[in-house]
Amino acid sequence: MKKLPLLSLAAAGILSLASVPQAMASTILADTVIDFYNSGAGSMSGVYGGTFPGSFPVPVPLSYATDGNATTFVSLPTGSYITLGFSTGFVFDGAGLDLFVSELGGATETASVYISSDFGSTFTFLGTATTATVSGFDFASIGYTGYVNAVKILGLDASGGSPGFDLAYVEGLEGSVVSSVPDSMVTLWALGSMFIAFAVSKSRRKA
Ligand SMILES: [Ca+2]
Ligand SMILES: [Ca+2]
Repeated sequence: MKKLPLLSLAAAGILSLASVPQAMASTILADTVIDFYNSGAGSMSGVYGGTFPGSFPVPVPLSYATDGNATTFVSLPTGSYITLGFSTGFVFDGAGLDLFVSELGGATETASVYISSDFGSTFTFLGTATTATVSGFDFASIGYTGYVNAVKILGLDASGGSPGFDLAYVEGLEGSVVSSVPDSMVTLWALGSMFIAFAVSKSRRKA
């Protein structure tokens, strides 16, 4: 009976090891606010946005741009900007598109997108995000090879029911956990953890 907790711990440990390489080729969310500037060009004095579909414009927290929720947004009217960071790593130039910026609504609203490798001290212009879609950007299109740890979204107009670019979220290709562990090792870990899980369940049935 005393062996059970040990086996369970071993299985949990191996499973967590195996989960690290599996995180490759995924995306990470821009989940922190580094900077925000309110130009005052919008329809409300404070930070506003809303939910779509839902109510807008209403006062909202800046976390509506970092929550990963595709239906909550922060509006960025002309000249307003928000700089977001990635607490779990950085974004890099992988195959194809690397950075994704989501805008909600149907009016013609655009924003300039800038990237930074020094947490927002200096920026490089990447491109223009468009309306009612997830705009994808390829760092290779501007020859950018740095590790991106901050993204700035600058509103270019005050269009729409909630004036300005309605930013729902920013995410990018995860570059932080690219592992050199070969696939065969991952397979071994997976097989080992399956075996231990089986052994644990078998001894549980006996008990
Ligand atoms: Ca790319
Ligand atoms: Ca959101």
